[in-house]
Parts: sequence; structure tokens; C-alpha cells
Amino acid sequence: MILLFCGLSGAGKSTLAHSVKARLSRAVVPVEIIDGDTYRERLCTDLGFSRRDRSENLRRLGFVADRFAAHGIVSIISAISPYEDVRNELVQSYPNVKVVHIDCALDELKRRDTKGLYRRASLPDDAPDKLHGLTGVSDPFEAPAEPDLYFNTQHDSIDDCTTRICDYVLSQMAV
Ligand code: GGZ
Repeated sequence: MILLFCGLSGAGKSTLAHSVKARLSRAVVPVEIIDGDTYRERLCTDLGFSRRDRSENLRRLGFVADRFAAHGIVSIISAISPYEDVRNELVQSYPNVKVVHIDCALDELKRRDTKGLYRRASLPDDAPDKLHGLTGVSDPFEAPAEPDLYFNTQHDSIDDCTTRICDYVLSQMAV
């Protein structure tokens, strides 16, 4: 199975991916996390944040995820993945891809702002530290029309989200 965690920066995708991995490990289910942030430092160093590059980014992550999934490993892709068409492309291209929308209101993300990205995005255009094209602020995020699972981390605790995702994975494996 491939779980595609999509949502804005800071919504909790990586935290949740690690929490799910830890929980499933206890049930002896192998999990590989394919994190957009990490792959951008290694396999995807040539990619920026244009629509074309974000699409290519997800295609590469999907390919890697499928290689792990082919060996019975639950692959969690954790990447903003803002475009519906490329998410659907993955769903069509590989078996058993489940889209998990990790949602959170922008106001809450601005309040958390652990990496300072939202502050940088709100700077004047001529500020040296200005971040252009931040998803959800100055670049689009297309919410999945029909996600397999939906969470809002402003209201749902990481523990509850983890339980629901793990129950879902285990129930799918039993089918
Ligand atoms: C979105 C950006 C941007 C812009 C840098 N827009 O929370 P993070 O910091 O650690 O993770 C984000 C990461 C986004 O990489 P993805 O591969 O997940 O993106 S996508 O699926 O859209 O290809 C964020 C950081 O890079 N970052 N600039 N402009 N996120």
C-alpha cells in the first residue's frame, strides 16, 4: 500500500508519518517514509517549486514508493502534493494508493510557523528573506475532492489520527 499524505507545510504530515510508522512497527508491519523535504535534498535537488517541478517531484516520490510497496512495505509519501491531477496520476499508475489529506487552517499554521516560512512569505516583496510561492499563501493547494482519509490537525490529536490511519491500514491488509 502507498499512503499519500498531502497538505500544507506545518500541517503535521511528517509527525504523523513517523507516528504511524512507530505504531505499525509494533504490529510488525514494515513502513518506509518518503518525505518530500528529505528527497529534495538528495534525489530531487534539481527541482524547485513551480507547478512543473512539484509535479515531477511527486512522480519521482511515487516511483520510489511503488518500489517499496512491491516488496510488501507500506510506503508513506509525505509531501505537500498540491495538485489533484498528479495525485490522481499516482492513483491510476500504481496499485493501492490511498490519498490522506492532512488539513489545518492557515491561521493555525501561521501561529505554529515552526520553520518561519509563513513569516517569510508575508514580508514585503523586496525583502531579502522574502519567500515567494509558498503553498497556501501565494501558491495554490487543491484539496483532494475525494480523499480516502481526512484529518484536521487543529482538531484531531496526532494520537487519534495515528489510530485511525493504522486501523485503516490493518483493515485493508486483512481484505
Ligand atoms: C512550499 C516550501 C516552499 C514553497 C520551501 N512552498 O514544511 P517543510 O518546508 O519542511 O516542507 C516544505 C517543503 C516542500 O517540499 P514538498 O516536496 O513537500 O513540496 S511539493 O509537494 O509541493 O513538491 C517546506 C519547504 O519545502 N518549502 N519553499 N515555496 N514549501
